[in-house]
Amino acid sequence: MEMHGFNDVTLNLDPGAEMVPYAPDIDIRDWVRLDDVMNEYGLGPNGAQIVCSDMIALKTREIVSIVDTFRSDYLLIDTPGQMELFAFRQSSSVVVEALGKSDSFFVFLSDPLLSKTPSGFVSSLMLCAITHFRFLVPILNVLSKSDTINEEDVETILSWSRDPYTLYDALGQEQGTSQTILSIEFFKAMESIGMYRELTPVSSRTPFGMEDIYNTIQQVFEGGEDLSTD
Ligand SMILES: Nc1nc2c(ncn2[C@@H]2O[C@H](COP(=O)(O)OP(=O)(O)OP(=O)(O)O)[C@@H](O)[C@H]2O)c(=O)[nH]1
Ligand SMILES: [Mg+2]
Repeated sequence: MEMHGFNDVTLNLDPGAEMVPYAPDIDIRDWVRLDDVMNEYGLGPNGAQIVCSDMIALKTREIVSIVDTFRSDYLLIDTPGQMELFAFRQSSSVVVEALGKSDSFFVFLSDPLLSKTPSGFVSSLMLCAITHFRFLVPILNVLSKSDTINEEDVETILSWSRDPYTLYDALGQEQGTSQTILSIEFFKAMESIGMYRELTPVSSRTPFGMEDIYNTIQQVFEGGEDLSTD
């Protein structure tokens, strides 16, 4: 974003993040911290995350008013990694609505190790579809940390994301017939709701693929023209 001349604001929305490798402009941990909630209510990490997400919903107005003071072009939000604690909670919808659902875009991070097997790939596709289904916001499925697996594996995963027959074949080789039929049926459902799309490989180390995320967002909102920086 900065390379393109935009100013951006970063918001960490993960109350359980122990270390974030960037300095968030706004940090939910200033209001709600997972370890504090665990100690205070005697809860384990999952129960505490649920309490946290409801607490975050109650802080939404305050967060939005702080975001507004920045007057930035983009707000980049880092959400909790445990997706069921974000995607499945009604409080997350409250936050997304309050921050401006109509001009929001989701980047779904597919795990490279999960995506390396055909059934894992289909599972990841389903998680992405669930996220889309919960929020109904445009979404891009990204193969994150793609530098951690070898180039051949990246190419194989991409070929599954481009060509359904390659994926059918791979599923057939991996699983017995009955499981294959199940996976294929799931997969067809993904295809018919438009969730079977090419994966975008990305790495934050190299930083390969960031430009592709940027371009996709531009295409969704501006038909490919850069947003004006004026
Ligand atoms: N090699 C490599 N490592 C990465 C990349 N992105 C993140 N990491 C590292 O992977 C580890 C986990 O990072 P994240 O997935 O961001 O972890 P997190 O935010 O704690 O996890 P969530 O709970 O899923 O949000 C950290 O040590 C990161 O430095 C990448 O693109 N390539
Ligand atoms: Mg994280």
